[in-house]
Amino acid sequence: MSEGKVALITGVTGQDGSYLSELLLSKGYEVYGLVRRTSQPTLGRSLINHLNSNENFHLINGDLTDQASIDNAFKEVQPDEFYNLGAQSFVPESWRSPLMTADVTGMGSLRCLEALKRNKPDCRYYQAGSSEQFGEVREIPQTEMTPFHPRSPYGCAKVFAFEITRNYRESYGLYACTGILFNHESPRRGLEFVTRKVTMTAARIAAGFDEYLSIGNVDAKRDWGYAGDYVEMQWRMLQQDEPDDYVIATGETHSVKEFIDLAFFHVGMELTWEGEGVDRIAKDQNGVVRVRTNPKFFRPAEVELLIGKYDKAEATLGWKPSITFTGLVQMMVDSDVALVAEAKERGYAPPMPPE
Ligand code: NAP
Ligand code: F7E
Repeated sequence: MSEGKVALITGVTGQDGSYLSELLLSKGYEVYGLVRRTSQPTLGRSLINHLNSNENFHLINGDLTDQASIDNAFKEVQPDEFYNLGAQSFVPESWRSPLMTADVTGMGSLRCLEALKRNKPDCRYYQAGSSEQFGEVREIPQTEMTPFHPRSPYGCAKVFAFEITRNYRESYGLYACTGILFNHESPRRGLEFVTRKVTMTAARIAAGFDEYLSIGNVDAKRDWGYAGDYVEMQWRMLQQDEPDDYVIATGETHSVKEFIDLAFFHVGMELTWEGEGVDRIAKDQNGVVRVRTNPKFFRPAEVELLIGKYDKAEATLGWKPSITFTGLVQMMVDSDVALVAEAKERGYAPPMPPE
């Protein structure tokens, strides 16, 4: 069915971009990824290194802040499907660099829609939306009908991207969809996000590289799924008769504390928590402090609770999450334990989450 189709992906070097590329290549697509110029071309591209030898996988230079580069990519590639996954996607960074975040994550979407409208209006468009659009949630669980109340410049930029995608669909009849995806994780997750930070630090502690995990608000609750499942839904959204927007979530919510407890348990440590707020600590079964809260990881405005209802995606896209919360934590811990062991064996420093 998809034989011979051409896809263009922004954000191809990220977690989702790498999984989506693999999926589309397995379906017989010709895949083009838009990449930013870097001073060291091979650095930071590790998630797609294994695809470079695939004759159907190509990289094309461009940047979401540069309209000309996106127009040129459309002209050159003439895609059947376009996936806008590129973003400044780390929420804390969006307070440090709010204008850049608005430009890349918000205006970047409009630039892509404009390029599509001018150069290939029959191309199908996927916009990476986010549960951060719900922010201070107006109802529990959140659905496609839940009003938005973003709590960060990142969330605000994603609301703009969502609205402009819907507007271009309604104004110009484009096949344009937004997937409102809740948090999705994997062994390829960036080390600054809380799940990977926890699993990598647990692996490092177990191997003797660190003594404890330094963390922020452990009471925050998220609906965490597996990224490999979620990219399949991005593709399915573009295979329907009519374009529409969908929530993709697991329907379960868990606290950061629960995630930490499970990850540490999986490397042989049973944690006991003491204290409140920024003074929280957790000790292992031998009384050694393994987790300390640090005010620098708390946010100016927090999203306390997210839990999605995916009924519409289940009915229309045939969506069901394939991996449990416990399965996800174990998958990520196992992968990081293996990475740390490999580094130790070969004598180099294992990856470390940024401070
Ligand atoms: P990610 O790992 O942070 O990847 C972001 C990608 O965007 C990278 O490839 C990055 O390229 C690229 N990018 C950043 N600035 C750019 C620019 N100016 N021009 C072109 N590309 C640029 O993100 P992810 O987790 O894969 O998420 C994919 C998308 O889904 C993002 O839009 C994110 O906001 C959204 N989302 C993610 C989640 C989640 O839980 N993962 C949930 C909801 C929505 P470099 O390698 O050059 O930095
Ligand atoms: O934080 C708390 C933090 O950075 C999750 C992005 O993919 O998903 C992601 O955004 C929670 C927050 O993800 C630390 O306060 C505690 O409540 O892993 P995160 P996020 O902010 O939910 C959405 C759907 C996206 O769209 C985004 O692109 O964990 N937390 N302590 C911490 N978070 C971090 N990063 N580091 C900590 O030390």
